[in-house]
Amino acid sequence: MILYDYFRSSAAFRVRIAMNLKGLTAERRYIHLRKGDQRTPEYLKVNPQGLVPLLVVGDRRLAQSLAIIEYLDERHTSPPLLPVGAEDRAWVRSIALTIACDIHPIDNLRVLQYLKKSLDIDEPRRDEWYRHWIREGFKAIEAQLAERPARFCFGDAPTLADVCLVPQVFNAARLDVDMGPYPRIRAVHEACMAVPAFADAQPSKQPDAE
Ligand SMILES: N[C@@H](CCC(=O)N[C@@H](CS)C(=O)NCC(=O)O)C(=O)O
Repeated sequence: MILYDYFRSSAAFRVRIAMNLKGLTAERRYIHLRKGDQRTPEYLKVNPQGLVPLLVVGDRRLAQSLAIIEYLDERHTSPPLLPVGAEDRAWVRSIALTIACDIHPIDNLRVLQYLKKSLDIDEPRRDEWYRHWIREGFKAIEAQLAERPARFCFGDAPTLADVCLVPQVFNAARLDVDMGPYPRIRAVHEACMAVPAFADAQPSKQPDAE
């Protein structure tokens, strides 16, 4: 397998965690998002979406972190990243999707660049935009975690929800979001970071880290 990656990409971070949890490795190709590698004709041929991560498996190219992770979970079933019960799976996915659909896309690099270049929004207000959407999402997740308090988002083992939550907490830290109002998210994050699969996937540990 080949993983197109960037150390600071939280979507790629999700895939790195999932691969580590399952003991999988891939050849890594680094796409420098700040330098615009994702928009080069070469990379757009590989992934027309112009985003990382992308996983190449044989002659198939898989885009979108959640699709990649669910693919890996189906192919390599141990440890499972989704619970057994259908309602529980929906519960776990709802946390993952709050992050992957409702927080992350609005704070993505291309959105921030659009705010800057096309709408002339200055950096302090762009940062506040970023923090605002994290706070909105974290408020909802904090309330959801209170429904079934546990070591991880769901029970005693990491699931897709944790795989998505931890990279988003890293993004929050980078933008100095006050984590005081989210004690359950902080506790889950701490439990996850004690697991080598999470710690080893963090941005500062990646070969392309700056
Ligand atoms: N929904 C996609 C999001 C992928 C994504 O937005 N990746 C970001 C890095 S975290 C990216 O490549 N951004 C490049 C850009 O905005 O130009 C996924 O989950 O894979």
